[in-house]
Amino acid sequence: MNWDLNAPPTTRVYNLTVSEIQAAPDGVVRTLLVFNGQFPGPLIEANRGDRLLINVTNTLQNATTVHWHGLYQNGTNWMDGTSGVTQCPIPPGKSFLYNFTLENQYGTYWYHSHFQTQYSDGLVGPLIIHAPDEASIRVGYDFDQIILLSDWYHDLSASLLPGYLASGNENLEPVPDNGLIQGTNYFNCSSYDPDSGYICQDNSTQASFVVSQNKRYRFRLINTGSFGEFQFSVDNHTLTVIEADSTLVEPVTVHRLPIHIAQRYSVIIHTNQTATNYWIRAWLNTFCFGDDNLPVLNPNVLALLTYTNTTYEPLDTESVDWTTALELQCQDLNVTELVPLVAEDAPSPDQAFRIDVSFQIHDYAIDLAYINSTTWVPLTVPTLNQAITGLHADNATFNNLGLSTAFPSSQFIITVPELQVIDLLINSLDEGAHPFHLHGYQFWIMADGSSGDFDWSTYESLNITNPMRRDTMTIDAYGWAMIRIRADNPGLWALHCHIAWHMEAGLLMQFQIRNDLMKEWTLPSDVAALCNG
Ligand SMILES: [Cu+2]
Repeated sequence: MNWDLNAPPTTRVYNLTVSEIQAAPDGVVRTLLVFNGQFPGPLIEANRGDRLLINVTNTLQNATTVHWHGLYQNGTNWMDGTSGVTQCPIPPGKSFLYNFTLENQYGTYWYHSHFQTQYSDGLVGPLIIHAPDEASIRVGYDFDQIILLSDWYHDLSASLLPGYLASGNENLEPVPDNGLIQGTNYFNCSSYDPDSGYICQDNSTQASFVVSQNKRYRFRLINTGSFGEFQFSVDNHTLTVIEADSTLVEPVTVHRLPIHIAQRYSVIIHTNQTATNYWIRAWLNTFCFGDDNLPVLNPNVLALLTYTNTTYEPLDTESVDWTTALELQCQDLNVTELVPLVAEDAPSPDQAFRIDVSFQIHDYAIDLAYINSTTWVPLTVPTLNQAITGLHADNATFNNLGLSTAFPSSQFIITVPELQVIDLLINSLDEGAHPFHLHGYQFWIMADGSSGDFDWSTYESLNITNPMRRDTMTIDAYGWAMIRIRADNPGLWALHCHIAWHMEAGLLMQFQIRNDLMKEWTLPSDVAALCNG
């Protein structure tokens, strides 16, 4: 809260060294991939209008990238950090300088590797942007606290992935072994056989958050996990939601808050209870998983809210869980509960597209994810590089509105050559829920449903008055959503399921937007050079 919201625009420099370490966030020793030797990664904090210079040094044996989740990167699409889309990954032993300004946005964001499933292994961190406008909501709280939630595996994702994509495995994702709050949790070592091969130390700890009585705390919740949705609650304390992703919303008070991976919520907690300790609960929603992973996974992930600055574990009579039922579906907070504080009406659409999302058994009995009939494979030459080359050459196939034929068949790309307002109906034919994230934009959620299909007879009468806008939403099992964007931000932008396994199975499409601006682009030489190894 000491942060100067009104500081003049400045350049802020961060260094992120990506390395491999052995660590035991929950007592189980494993290899982690981390930023600056720490898990979770360091806070990146800036004001709107600032320039960020983030020098990423890759000491891994594999390539890497860093994506700045929720940032618009307007005019700097090549800084979006998406392997195969906006850049070639940073080779082992090399550095790359991410260099961009923070325009027209502030709030709660995060950053993570966008190369294969790497972020599951620890390459995550919080990113907060402030602005003078924040002063008007700061009057509603005394302290500002970031809380990272994530599911956790006891094995490197690269060692789990082959089993997931193996012949005969029908999209049964690896189920997390634990959940973490602020990068830590207990783990019951006795749930592993002594001959399991895991080194388990019985000294792990739960996170604890020290509070003072009769204060208001803004908890910025970020789910940095790779698969599991949490339902977050604090015993004896209500949660007043004021931000979803980076959109400030009219305050809405809940007992439990579902937060799927890559989503962010800010909630206000008023410490107006008896001065003792209370449980913070982040229940890992096992209904999102193919099985319960018993006895390893304890989905009741806990941390302490302590008025007494102690590790005292409160009695059930002191710290009382809400009787509000746990949501047994893997679903977002009902979108009608979320009303943006800064009203913005959705413009009228120029075009509407539809995609069907499915998992299908492919050759060799391998189950892959499809957008219509395309399963994504990242290209060696990023689609951004290909599009710029094609536009420079006046190759007309790069300039047709709609589904692009200019790229290899592994790429599902909708081209929007000039500024238009685009609707996309995402229709899931799959039995699982999928948290979809759009890069470079916030989309309006025009309509969504948990079953059936969108009724096009309602299309002309969709509510356009200040619909919720965010960058990550869950498409329910067999559900659908109609999202709208004003396609004004030029570049190649991924729209993908954030579940690390599903993206690797191919659940990623792209928009190619504003050719009229892109054709003037030349990739910065250091970005282009990444493709030369
Ligand atoms: Cu998914």
